[in-house]
Parts: sequence; structure tokens; C-alpha cells
Amino acid sequence: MRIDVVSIFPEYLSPLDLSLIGKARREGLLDLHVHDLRSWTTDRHRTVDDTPYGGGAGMVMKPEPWAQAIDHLRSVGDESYAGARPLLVVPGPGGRRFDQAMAHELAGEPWLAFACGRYEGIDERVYEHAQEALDGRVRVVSLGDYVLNGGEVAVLTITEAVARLLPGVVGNAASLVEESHEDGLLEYPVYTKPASWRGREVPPVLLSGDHGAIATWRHRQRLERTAARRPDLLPSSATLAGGKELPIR
Ligand code: 6GU
Repeated sequence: MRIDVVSIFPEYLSPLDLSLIGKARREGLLDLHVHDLRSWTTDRHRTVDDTPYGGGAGMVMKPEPWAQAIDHLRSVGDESYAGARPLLVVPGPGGRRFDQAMAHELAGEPWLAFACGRYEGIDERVYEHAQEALDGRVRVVSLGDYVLNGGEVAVLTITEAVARLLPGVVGNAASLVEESHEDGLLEYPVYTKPASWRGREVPPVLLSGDHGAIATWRHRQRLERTAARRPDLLPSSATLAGGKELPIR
């Protein structure tokens, strides 16, 4: 997968050199290009923002550098990818909510581009230009109902959630399916040695060697934990591993 990121703070994306994502890049599984938006400015001060028409607080990102950035991505598509276009993801609190299902959708794309806005946002005409230049492949995506200073942290989040779904990025493929949000329930609690620690015991069923009993216990833990912490994730009733119904309090 190719990922392009356009930001006025390219150094903000440096964590993508680390850990599993950094390794995926070095192994060629992820082809990441981070661009400084200011490289597409033409004035001496490399200006990317200006005051809003109609008044109001803060500054708005100017359209010209963004158009140059989008046109650059288009020409990369023409010159290196037989006219293909990236899917442009614009992080912002007014977008569609990012979740694991969207992570899977994005992981199915061969080429993503992220446009990191700052200040009060990007001139609305940039979205119209991007829609046209990228054949309608533009999505505004939000992490949740709170406000960040810019899109960079969202790009770190979305890139990590997406890249770990690419084949070969996470070594143990089983650890991808047995996970919170993959099947709508939170994960069961986990324990390791020692079996007794500071007077706290590992639940005896986990030491029993009874795989059926362990599976039932873990499923019940997942239901109880989801009911307690994220009741919004549960349907009105959920089925136990054995086919019995667990009433939700
Ligand atoms: Cl994706 N961007 C910004 N700037 N703020 C946010 C967000 C994204 N998601 C929630 N708040």
C-alpha cells in the first residue's frame, strides 16, 4: 500500500518510522511519503493561511498550496500508476466516524492520501477541486466527538489501525481476529505468570486445562465487560458460546 501525507508539520509523522509500522516500511509493505504543504507555496513567507471571508475567529488554509498538492498526487497517478487516483482522506471533527469497519475498508485501498488541516479548516473550494481531480475519491473522517488541533494525530491513528491489517505487518495473524471491535465485543481479561501475585490469583478456570470451560468463561467475560463499559455495542441480548442466552442487566 502507498500512503501520502500532506502536512505543515511533517515531523509530526515521525512516529511512523517506529515499531511495526516502521518495520513494514523498511520491508516494503508500506510505501509512505510525507510532504510539507509549504513546498507548494510560492511566496517568500511560504504562507498557507489567511483570514476568513465573512469574519470570525482564527485563520483558514488557503486553497492554492492544497490544489498544487492534489495536482501533484494526480500526476503521480498518471506517471506511476496508469492513471489511478489515491483515496483522499481529510481528517476533521466534522467527518464520518472512524471505526474498525472503516479501517478494513481503507486497508483494501492500494493508495491513500491524507490532507492534514490546521487552524479553522481548509477553504471549502479545495474539497470541490479534490472531488473533481480525484474522481470523487475524497472522504472526511473524524476520530470522535472532540477537537484536535490538526489532522496529524488522526493520521497516526488511522495509519496504524489500517497498516496493521495489511498482510505481513502483524506477525501473528490470529492476534488480529481475537481482538476488541473485530466481532463487536470487547476482549476478555488476560493473565500471565505468576499464578499468584501479591495475594491476587489468576481465575482457576484458566489453569484447569479444560478448553471448553475456558472458552465459555472468556465469552461470558467479554459480554459482561462490554455490558459494563460499552453497552452501546450490545444488541438487546447476546448468545453464549453454548447457545444459551445471557440476560443483560
Ligand atoms: Cl480527524 N481531526 C481534528 N482536527 N479533530 C478531530 C478529529 C480529526 N477527530 C476528532 N477531532
